Amino acid sequence: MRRKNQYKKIIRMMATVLALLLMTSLFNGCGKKAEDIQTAYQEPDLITVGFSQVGAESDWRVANTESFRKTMTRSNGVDLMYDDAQQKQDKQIIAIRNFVQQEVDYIVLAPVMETGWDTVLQEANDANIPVIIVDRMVDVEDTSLYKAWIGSDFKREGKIACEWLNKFTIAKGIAPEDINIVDIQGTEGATSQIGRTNGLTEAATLYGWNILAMESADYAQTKGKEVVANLLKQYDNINVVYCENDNEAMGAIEAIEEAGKNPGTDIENGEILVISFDAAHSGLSQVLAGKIALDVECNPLQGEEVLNVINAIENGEEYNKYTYINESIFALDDTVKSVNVDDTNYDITIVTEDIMNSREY
Ligand code: GYE
Repeated sequence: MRRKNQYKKIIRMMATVLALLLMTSLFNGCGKKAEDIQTAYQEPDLITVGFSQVGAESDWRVANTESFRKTMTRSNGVDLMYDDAQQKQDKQIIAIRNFVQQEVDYIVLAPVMETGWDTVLQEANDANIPVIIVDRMVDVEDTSLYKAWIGSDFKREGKIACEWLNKFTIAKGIAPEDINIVDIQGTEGATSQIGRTNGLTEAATLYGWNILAMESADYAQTKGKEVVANLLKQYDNINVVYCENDNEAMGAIEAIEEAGKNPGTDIENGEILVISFDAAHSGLSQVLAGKIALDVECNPLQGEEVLNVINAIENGEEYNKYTYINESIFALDDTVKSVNVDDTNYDITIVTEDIMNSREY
């Protein structure tokens, strides 16, 4: 793989030298000096990266794309080609095939779902193009089809949210059998959906909570509102809405309020407790407003880490195959100060205006 990149580099360098020679001879006739031309001519030795992004379904996704645009820059030695697949796997497959045809140096894939990637990643592999997976995982038989994965531990996020709910409801004296949850799931088959859903179902079994319904809203706000509005008509006893991202949570809040109910934490007096994931600016402002009780961060700033991996591969240095991004947990109050998941303690941060304004997304 590296040999192919080095080979491409040599070809580019030769092309640069040829272009310089050509320009020198052309401009010499016009009375310009070769040194002037050298400074005016840009070194074209950039690493080309084809990035197949899921879409722009959420604030998280927009921040994620922005992180790649900010770090994968020409000044960092990268020429980034971006493709938005509008949440369609077949569009991602077409994008990857186009990148292969264009002979990019690297392919970065943020896969919409886990399955269905074996063939196209094999094609990239056959063309000697290293693939880096970000955000959700790919479920391929041969994991050597990708060089690295960078993202979050979604199951842990789900477990953290549920541990918080367990401690919070115990502190408020609410019996587990009185907890009636609806799960507004993310895009079906996406690792983030699978992990967050499993975190909830396992905790519900363990603690004896009721899960009234589970339905996907595709991580989108309008769909989140629609799904929650329908569920509120079907069940009059919902007291926890577990939204698998911030945009769904914002849609849920709209639906709850339009149904004449209040999002909050006073479950015994009819409020509906909303849990969310991402902790994007939009979500945290709802925590500050007291409408989202808990927001488990999912950090979208992956661009720099991917650039580090690319540079490591370029320089033949060691790098980690799997990298988990650091994340925090935000709540509206300090009823629960920390949770313990898989023998690790996680502190809960109370959201303030200052914290919100100091964040990048
Ligand atoms: O939580 C959601 C986005 O897979 C982590 O996708 C990602 C999720 C994120 O649309 O907002």
